Amino acid sequence: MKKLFTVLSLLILTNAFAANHEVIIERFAFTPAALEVQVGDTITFTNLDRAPHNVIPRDMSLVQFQASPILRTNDSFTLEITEMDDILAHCGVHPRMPGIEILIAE
Ligand SMILES: [Cu+2]
Repeated sequence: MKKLFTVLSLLILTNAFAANHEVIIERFAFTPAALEVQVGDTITFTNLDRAPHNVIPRDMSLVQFQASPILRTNDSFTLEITEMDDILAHCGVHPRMPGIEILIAE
């Protein structure tokens, strides 16, 4: 029981420090192009272009996160960071667009 309480406390503490990071997709680029986050943080991607974009893992075989739906103008997608591995993500609609590097802080 004490152990369960400790785990719950840790979860609450983790959430208390969780941050949300904003990423803009504009002019066929992610801004910022790299950011450092912690497990438990969320990242909200917002598409400001008239063109549709999405956010997918660069290496789909890693299955680091569920691909976003297609984001139309002003659509947003929020990704929760649940794993310790750094993530390279990009737009699946325009694979030549520069991607975004998501570094997980220890
Ligand atoms: Cu795109």
